[in-house]
Order: sequence, then C-alpha cells, then structure tokens
Amino acid sequence: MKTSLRLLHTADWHLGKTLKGVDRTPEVASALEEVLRLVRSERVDLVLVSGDLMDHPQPSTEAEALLVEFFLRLAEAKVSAMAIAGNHDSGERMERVYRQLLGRFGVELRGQLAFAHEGGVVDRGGLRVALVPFLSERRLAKTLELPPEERHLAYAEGMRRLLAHLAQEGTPDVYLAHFTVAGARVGGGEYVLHLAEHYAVPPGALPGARYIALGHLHALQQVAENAWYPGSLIPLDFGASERAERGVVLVELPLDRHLPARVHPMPTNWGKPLRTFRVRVSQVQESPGERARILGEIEAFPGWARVVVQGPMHLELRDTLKEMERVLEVAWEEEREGDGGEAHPPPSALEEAYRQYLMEAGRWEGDPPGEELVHSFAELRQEVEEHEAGED
Ligand SMILES: [Mn+2]
Repeated sequence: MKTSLRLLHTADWHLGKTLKGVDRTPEVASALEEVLRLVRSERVDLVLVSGDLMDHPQPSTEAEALLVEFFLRLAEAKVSAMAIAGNHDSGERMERVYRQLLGRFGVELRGQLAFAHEGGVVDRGGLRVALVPFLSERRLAKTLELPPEERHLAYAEGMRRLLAHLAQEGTPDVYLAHFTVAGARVGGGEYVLHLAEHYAVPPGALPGARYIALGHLHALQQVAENAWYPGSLIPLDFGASERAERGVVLVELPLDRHLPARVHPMPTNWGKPLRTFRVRVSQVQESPGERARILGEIEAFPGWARVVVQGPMHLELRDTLKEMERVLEVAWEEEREGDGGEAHPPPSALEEAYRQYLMEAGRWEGDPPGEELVHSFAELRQEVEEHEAGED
C-alpha cells in the first residue's frame, strides 16, 4: 500500500542557453533524458520545476520543442508535473500558451502570480501546492496594491506577505517558488540584478510548508529546514558554476500529514564541465616541453574551457589557444607585481559595470550614495526590459 508521495524537484534548466556562441541546448536535452530516467527508476509521482525552464523570453524553436516533449512524455508515463516561470522565462508566454496547451495533459503551469482563490494553490488528490512564479520588485508592489508611500517596502517583506497570503486557507503542503533566499550560495550564471541584496528573502520569511521547492540559485543546497534549491541542470557559466554542486531533490512526502518529509538531495554531473585555465606567458616561454604540457592539459579537458593568460600579449599563443575547439574564450591580463594571480572576473551585468564606473569616477560616496544609484539604475533597466517583453 502506498504510504507516501514521491516528488522529484528540479529547476533552472535554461533551455536555449548559449555560452560564448556555443548552444548548450543539446546538453540540457541529455540532462532532461536523465531526469526522465530517474522519474522511472525512482517511481516518481509528481515532478516539480521551479522556474527558468527557458534561458530567454523568446526561446529557440528547439528549446520550445524540448520543453513540450518533456511534459508530454511525463504525461504519457502518467506522471504529474507542476512548473512556474522564473525570471528568465516569459511569464506571459508560459501563462497564455503553455498553461493552455499542457494543461490538457494534466500539467499545472503558472506564468503569472495568482492568489489562492484565483488558482494560485492547486489541490491534487489532497496534496495542496502553492505556485509562485518569479515576481519583480515593481510587480510585487503592484500585485499587493501597495500605496505609493509603501512602494519602497523591501522585497523580503512583500514576499513574506504574499507567501503568508497563500496560506490563508491553511498552509499548502508544498510551495514552488523562484527567488533568492538570503545567505544562500550562488552557483554561477544568475543575473546579478536579481541577486542584489534587496531581492533576497530571509529564511525566516518562508512559510511552514512541508517542503519548499525553490529555483533561481544554481547550486544544490538546503536553505531552511524545509527549503531546497536543486541547482541548475548543467553548469551554465564560467566562474562559480565550475565548482558548484548541482542535481535534483527527491522528496518522499508521507500521506500521513503528521509525518515529516524525507528529503534526498541527488547530486548529478550532467552537461559538459566548465573550467578556467590560468597560464603565464613566462611559463609557456620557459621551454618547449613546458609549453606542450600546458597546452596538452587544456586540449585534454573534456568540457568547455576559458583561458586567462597573464603577461605581455603573445599573438602566436593567443591564436593557438583560440583555434582549440573547446576553448570558448581567451582573456588577457597584464602581469602585475605582487599579483596573486587571481583574474578579476568580468562584470557579469550592466549593474556591475555601472557600480565599477561609479567607484572609478570617485562618485561612490556622494549624494545619493553609490548603492542607491545602482538600485535606481537596476530598476530603470528592469522597467525597460519588462516593457520590451510586452509585460504590464
Ligand atoms: Mn536561473
């Protein structure tokens, strides 16, 4: 006799992702095959996808085809699924196209936030699940109908109210949500904008559900007693992604509500690994043997590589590296006296670049102070992006 439900929690697929011109979609597709294999071998009843199914609001046809195929194959296997939009997805597309279409096959998708009485909490054979797609700060203020004087209410407080509101008629068993929990580790590839401190929700603001299935941060981790991120399906970007642990989370939810959920994080190594190699020009020039050893090591690496070279520009070395099929980027750094050899990571978003500009221009301390300017800049950019995406 069945005594518990078996849930498989995944997130941040980023279908359609390209890295330095290389389409990663085939790697995500293989990872999704592995997910389907796990669904069978682990006898999963319900699959939860916590946002960022797509990398881009206007995804490639291949990305869309894979998304549809995945859910149809689950439906054929008579496995239920629920998913929400993340900040990379077009909430409107998910709501108006995929929800309509895949809803016919028993898949519950939400692109736009709904309160409990509007369908924001679904009941599947007694299991109540709250579906909380990504909300920008601006939309959160609008959704909660905050008066202008409260618009600057922190994101954390807004989310706390929202999550609590969804629990008005009894706390749902499970939440699906896409946001940053304060204090969590990033896994690489997230937008800096949406990771800024004012977007983080403290663990104390999370509801007392039996399980909270989070998406947004790309590293596998537990952030509260009942809340987990599975991380992205594949390593998405150079930097933190190279080392972060990723995977899926298998959750056994006893039918007896008084029993706690049993959570099994399952680390995976899907997708090609990413690695940054650091090379000094002086090292390469030392001897032909040393040069062959270094280049051989890069060539033998089975994933995608970035090479950071330190020292004076060396055209022949640069061209040799650029011709290697798996080397996606060659970056040059001036060698500095007493430099520990750490490359400064490139600014990963416009906000980072703007922050750096303010510091360099000596405008960090001032009126208004730097962080406030960056915040306004981020809001403005977000407004433009949302407008372009046809939201509102
Ligand atoms: Mn993501």
